[in-house]
Amino acid sequence: MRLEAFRGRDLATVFMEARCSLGDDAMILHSRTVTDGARPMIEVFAAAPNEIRRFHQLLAPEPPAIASRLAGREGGSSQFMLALVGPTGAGKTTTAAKLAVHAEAFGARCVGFLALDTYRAGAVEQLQGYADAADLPLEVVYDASGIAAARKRLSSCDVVIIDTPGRGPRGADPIWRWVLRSMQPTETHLVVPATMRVDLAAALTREYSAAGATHAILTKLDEVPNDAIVAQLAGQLALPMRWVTDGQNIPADLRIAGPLLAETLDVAPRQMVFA
Ligand SMILES: Nc1nc2c(ncn2[C@@H]2O[C@H](COP(=O)(O)OP(=O)(O)O)[C@@H](O)[C@H]2O)c(=O)[nH]1
Ligand SMILES: [Mg+2]
Repeated sequence: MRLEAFRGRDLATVFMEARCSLGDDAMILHSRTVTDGARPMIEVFAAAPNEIRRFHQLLAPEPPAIASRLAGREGGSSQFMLALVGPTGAGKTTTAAKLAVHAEAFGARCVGFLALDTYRAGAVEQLQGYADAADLPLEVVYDASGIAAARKRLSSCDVVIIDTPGRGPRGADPIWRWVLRSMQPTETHLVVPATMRVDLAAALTREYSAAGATHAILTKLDEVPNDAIVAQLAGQLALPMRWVTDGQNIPADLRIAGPLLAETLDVAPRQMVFA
């Protein structure tokens, strides 16, 4: 989303400037007082309405897709497989644990984990701890040959959350690529920390979207002091967002993206266009 900042001595002047630049129906997303030398100034962040609409369309509401897929399961349909991909340290494993037990994710459905530990580096210990604490099954896969057996052992789960490691050695085919190729998850969520530079996040999204990522999850919203930065980043991701996270507490710090980002952006509900 293209946000522009406007500064002036009073709100009326700044609004006028925003309208001149972005059109009469420019929307003000955020305002604050800043100082320019010793003088207090008003700063607003504004965007054109079509930009806001585009952004809201990316806020995927609690999806009929999940509900209908899981409802169909009672009639023998396949389970819901959700893969988490993204850079190391983005919050994939923590988010996997939150999603597994949070009421706003899969409710009381039976959830299992599938983790990849391709270097046999004990990388799944963290997830094992969460699985043990929540009494959920976890299968660890070391290479593509182990996938079928692991999936079979998780076949009674309604939902399987696949946790992937980060990129791996430079130049190697990243693990997440073979996960997407060989497992074909129902949804693949690219996990991106809100602290990431906007240009890097945009490049990351292009790379992962091309490889099959279907959604994005913004993490660490609590570490970003400026709401406008979050808005800018969310707009750049250009993938639907259903969940965001804003803290380390499992599972409390997981939120449905739409209402939270709308509040962050200070947009009144009546101006929201997502269903
Ligand atoms: N402040 C904050 N920290 C988070 C959030 N999500 C994850 N973390 C922390 O980020 C670090 C890396 O998380 P982890 O899940 O291991 O990342 P992974 O490498 O992508 O699996 C851990 O210390 C997490 O507690 C969040 O929403 N806010
Ligand atoms: Mg991890």
